[in-house]
Amino acid sequence: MQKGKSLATFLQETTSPDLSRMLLSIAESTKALSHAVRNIGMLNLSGSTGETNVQGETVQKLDDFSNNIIMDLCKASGVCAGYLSEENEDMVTLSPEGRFIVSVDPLDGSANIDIAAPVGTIFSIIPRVTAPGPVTHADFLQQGDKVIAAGYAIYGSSTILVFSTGEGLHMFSLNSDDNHYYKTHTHVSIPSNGKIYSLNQGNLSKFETVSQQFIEWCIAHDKPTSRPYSLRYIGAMVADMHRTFIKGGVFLYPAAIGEKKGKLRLLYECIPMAYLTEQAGGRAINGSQRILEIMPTELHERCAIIIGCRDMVGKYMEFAGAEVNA
Ligand code: AHM
Ligand code: MG
Repeated sequence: MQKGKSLATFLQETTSPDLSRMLLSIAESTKALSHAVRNIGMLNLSGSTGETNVQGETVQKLDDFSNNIIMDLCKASGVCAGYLSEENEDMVTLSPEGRFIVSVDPLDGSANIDIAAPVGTIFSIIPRVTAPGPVTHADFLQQGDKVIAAGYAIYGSSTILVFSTGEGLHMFSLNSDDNHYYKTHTHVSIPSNGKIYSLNQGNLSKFETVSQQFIEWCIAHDKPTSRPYSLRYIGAMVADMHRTFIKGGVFLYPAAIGEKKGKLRLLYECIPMAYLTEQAGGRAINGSQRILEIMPTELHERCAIIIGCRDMVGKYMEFAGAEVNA
């Protein structure tokens, strides 16, 4: 690997000491998770805990382990006031004087663990809006436009940390020789168009008409636009989005009949990925609204998402007939 700047040096040069400390703590936790994912068999971390989380999903041992590691390191940073995770029913106050609120999906795509396929961690950081003391719902229920940093780590054939602090998208790779992150790409831009669409197509008959029409368009033959497009679906948003950032395309988890808000969670999946996508020049909508303009009303709220290349999301908007400010 061609080594660029270390993460610590890069953050020191580009962000405030507090935000740098917050991001370095999260980055440190992703190193521990990367090690755990790669050594799951040896660490007795495969299988489920036998419990279900607030979403009604089976908790994998690695979900629980990941959540504890990230929460402990966020607390140790001393700057994280409040923490929300897919694995905790409620928000947690960590440092009552802290400036930051962190929302996390500790191990996205956990159904991939048992088959050694990619998984990852997704996070966003917003400023605390209430006075020092226990955090409240108002601290977490803020529009995505308030995000000051967001990112993900992907534990795939290599471990890569991708983040933005509002000035473009940066990618750092974990060097297994010294266990430090080094810069590999900065100011990554998502191609304006692509040839890949990504969704759980088995659900097609349940999706709203506009999504069905869009998929029909993706698979129609049309030489000038290189259609039909290829379908790629890893089943972990973090991995499907990582491919989208590098190769272009569009990722969808749209609304379905009876499930108007789709499946993915607004605060710790859709908002961070929407923020990163816009930082890379792409677009993210829920079908009728720009994701970063949605005002969350619940901690574990779900949100339909259509995200990726500008032109492909634009095409979806044409089918939706939506005037979206995106
Ligand atoms: P998780 O965070 O509990 O692992 O679940 C979220 C995952 C996403 O990463 C992925 O895009 C989606 O669920 C896959 O859902 P489906 O199996 O319905 O295609
Ligand atoms: Mg997830």
